Amino acid sequence: MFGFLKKSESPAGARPSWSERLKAGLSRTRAQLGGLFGRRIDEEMLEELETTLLMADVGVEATQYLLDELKAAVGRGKLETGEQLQRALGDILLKLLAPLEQPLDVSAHRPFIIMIAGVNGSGKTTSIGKLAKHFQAQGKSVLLAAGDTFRAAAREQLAVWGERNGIAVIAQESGDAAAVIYDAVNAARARGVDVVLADTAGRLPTQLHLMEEIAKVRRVIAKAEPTAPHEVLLVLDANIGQNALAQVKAFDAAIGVTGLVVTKLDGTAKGGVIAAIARQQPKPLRFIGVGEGIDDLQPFSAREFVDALFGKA
Ligand SMILES: Nc1nc2c(ncn2[C@@H]2O[C@H](COP(=O)(O)OP(=O)(O)OP(=O)(O)O)[C@@H](O)[C@H]2O)c(=O)[nH]1
Ligand SMILES: [Mg+2]
Repeated sequence: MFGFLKKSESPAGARPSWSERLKAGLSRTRAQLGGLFGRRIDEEMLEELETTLLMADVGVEATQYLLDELKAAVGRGKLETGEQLQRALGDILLKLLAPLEQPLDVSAHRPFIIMIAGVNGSGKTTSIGKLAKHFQAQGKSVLLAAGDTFRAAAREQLAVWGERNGIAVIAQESGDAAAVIYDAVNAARARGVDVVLADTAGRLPTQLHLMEEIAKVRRVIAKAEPTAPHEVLLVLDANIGQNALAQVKAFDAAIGVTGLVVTKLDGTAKGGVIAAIARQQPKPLRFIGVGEGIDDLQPFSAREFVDALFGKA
């Protein structure tokens, strides 16, 4: 239904490109930054910029870093107009975010086992559906593991994504997530599948027994395949803002996070959280999501992201 609505909204009838959707998605974050730079640089402008960055959830630490870098450039007498300041901010942000751009390469192992974790509702299962399509488009065969054995409809939700993409879903009646994923790894090996995407139940870092449970899931995967999991993806909802930092830390301690997916960048004014992550909890940002459609998750590009924030409308 959403796909249909989106299509009909577009004047040409075609679906907007990824960069258009990214730009539209980031429009609230972008709107905060816009309107600041239309005059000569003064103290007040830098103060407003500080407030704006904090409101976009860039966070205190990263905001301080960006402002220090900007002030240094102003001090060098390089910047005079607001437009130059904006461009300089874009460059500094690009330098900050570039190390996060590390696309996920699944060719090193076969099957390549990806475990997906995150708090409730962050977008794990939806992202798995989108990632399945992404890898299939690269000519890879994909298998899904229904490792969310807590939530009633979770298995069915994953089954729908499996059907949509024409791929098998390994599920069990049992309530043991580790057992399901163990089975899936073995099935993938037997069938010569390229990529396994293992769903897990949502959990909060404060639910220590559930954090221990997901650590066990990880250990059991390693029993099925000693080199696995080859990627541990933490899915973060951009709307949580600064809380993302605590989530990265807690999940990393429990399961060794190797990559991030940041979802729901559409409609949030908190897109700046990516800068906070880059400063304080840097991890490869594998994918970003800007909508519910199957193509609305794409590999992170620092340049695309900065252009979507600061580039021409
Ligand atoms: N707008 C928007 N919605 C998204 C995005 N990613 C996921 N969603 C929506 O977020 C909601 C939750 O997504 P799920 O994939 O079920 O989240 P989950 O992490 O698997 O949730 P639990 O299994 O309950 O922990 C769904 O309505 C998704 O369509 C995104 O990038 N943008
Ligand atoms: Mg789910």
